[in-house]
Formats: sequence, C-alpha cells, structure tokens
Amino acid sequence: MKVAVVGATGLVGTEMLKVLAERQFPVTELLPVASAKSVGTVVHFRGTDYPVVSMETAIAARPAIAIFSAGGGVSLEFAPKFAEVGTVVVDNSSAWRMDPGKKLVVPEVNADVLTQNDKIIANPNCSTIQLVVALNDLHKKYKAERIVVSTYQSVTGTGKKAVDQLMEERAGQPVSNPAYPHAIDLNVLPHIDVFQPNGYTKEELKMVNETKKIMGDDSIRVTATCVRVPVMGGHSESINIEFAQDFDLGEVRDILRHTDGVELVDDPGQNSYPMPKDSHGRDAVLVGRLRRDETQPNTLNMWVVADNLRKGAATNAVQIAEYLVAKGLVENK
Ligand code: 2RA
Repeated sequence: MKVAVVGATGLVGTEMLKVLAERQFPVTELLPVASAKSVGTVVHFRGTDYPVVSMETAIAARPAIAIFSAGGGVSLEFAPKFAEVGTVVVDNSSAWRMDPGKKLVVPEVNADVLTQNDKIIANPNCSTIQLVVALNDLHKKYKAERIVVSTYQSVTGTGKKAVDQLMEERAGQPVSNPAYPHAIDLNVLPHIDVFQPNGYTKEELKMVNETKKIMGDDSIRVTATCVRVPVMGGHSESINIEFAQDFDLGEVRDILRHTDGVELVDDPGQNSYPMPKDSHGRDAVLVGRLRRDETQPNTLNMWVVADNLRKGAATNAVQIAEYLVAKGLVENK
C-alpha cells in the first residue's frame, strides 16, 4: 500500500514513521512530504532511505492513505486535493475536527462511525484522546454528566521549537527562537494555544467540544484548564467526573483494568501512579490515583497520563489507518 506522510520531518511525523514500522503497517511505497526546504533530503524507514517529496509529487502518486501532521493551513489546502485523487486522509491538525461532515475518531471509542465515504478523517487533539480512552467504559456504565479536567502538558506538544527553548533555558543559553511568551524551564504556563473572547484558550475548548463529538453525547458538560509544564514528553491530566449513577471503586478499577487502551497504574502504597516519564514510547493510556470525590455524590477523581506524540497523535492516526485496512474501507493501491 502506498502511504504518504505529510509533515514527515516534524516531531509527530518522525513518530508516525516509527509507529508505522513498529506496527508493521503494510507500506509498500512511502512518500514522505515536507516543506520545500526539506525536499531532496531523505528520511529513514525500515532500513531504507526515502527522498522527501513535494506535495504535488505525492498527490500525483495517488497514495491509498495520507497521514497529515503539518498544521491546519496545510491540511485545509491539501487534504481535499488528496481526497480528489482517491486517497483517504487521516489528519492530525485541528482543521477538520469540528466539521460536521468529518468524523473525529479514537479507535477504542468510536471507530465504528467510519464508512467508505469518509475521505478526510480527523485525529483528535492529544489531550482529548487520553481523556476519552480513560472515560469511555466508565461513561457506558455510569453515564458521565460533568467533567472538570486540568492538564499538565509536555513541551513536545508544541513542537521542536519548544523543546529547543526548554533545553536552551536549562543550559543557561540565550533562547534563539522562543516558542512561548515566558520562560518554560522552572515555570508553568496556564496558556496553551490562543485565548478566546470567553477567556478560555483554544486548547481548552478543543477538550470541551471534541470530547462531546467523539463520545457522541452533547449532554456531557466539560470544563478544562490547560497548562504547559517543563516536561519532555507525556501529557498528564487531573480528571474529576460526576456520574449520573453511583459506582463502587473496586468495580471502577475492574472496568479500567479491562478497558481497551488503558493500563491501570494505581498502587499508592508502593508509590505507583502514572508519570509522564513512564509513558515514553508507549501506546497505553496510564490511569491511577483513583479515588472518590468526597465533596459530592457519584464523583470520581483520577490521574491520566499518555505519550502525547504516540497515543496522542501518531499511534491514534495509525490505528485509524489500520482499522480502514482491516474493514476494507481503503482501496489497496
Ligand atoms: C499541545 N495539544 O500539546 C497540543 C498538541 N496537539 O500543545
């Protein structure tokens, strides 16, 4: 199967190539696409060097699947051009996520919404993905009514520029090209993406709106505070969920132990709880610190961590592609 990876040289693009290789996705020809300055360089994939090509070259090659991670503007312009030549696009940007005509998919939760007619499929925001994977089975059993989430997001979610800023600050060097309006090392920024007129940031509103769309339930009330922390890889979330029905904590543990995509890490007596360092290079969403919110009925607190470049981006996109192949929803060319 011919596969294009658009944004192949970025942090997420590099992870996409790694995940495609690891999961033995049936790639027969790889078309790595990147900006004009990278065309002519090579990327390594399964022991072979592939030349980086332009968008036009990749579209002309009519790949079966194109996985995009190149920003919203690029997706808006070029995803429809791939779709026109019969390519199915899995897009990691925010460009199509809330388009009512496009599916927003986390395979463990709602892969079954996909059909042959879906030519541009949206991959959700990283912080939303780990929330809904942890929430899905609990919602089915107890019905989530209100969620209060606070995030602790790694600099890798911003990209290479932010990784460089953190490393330069830590080394005591001048920051050549800052990604943030403030220092990030030894600091915490309650600011991810652009502030909106209602005082929330776009990242916070992504969590609100995407959660409802993926869960297929507009009645869930979600409020979010998204925070950047000086962590290199792995987003963490404190999640407070009020359910319609009461729960037994032992049963909650049991449900999470059997939830697709979740690994329960919850043994406080042994200082065992999810941490971003332990999520690196892994696809599981780590869930722990399970406890009842004692201030009101039917309410659970939990702590959820995942590798934002993997399950939060690359792995989720590749899992969507795998589902398309398994269900025959993509033409094998
Ligand atoms: C972030 N949500 O961590 C973004 C990445 N998609 O900033």
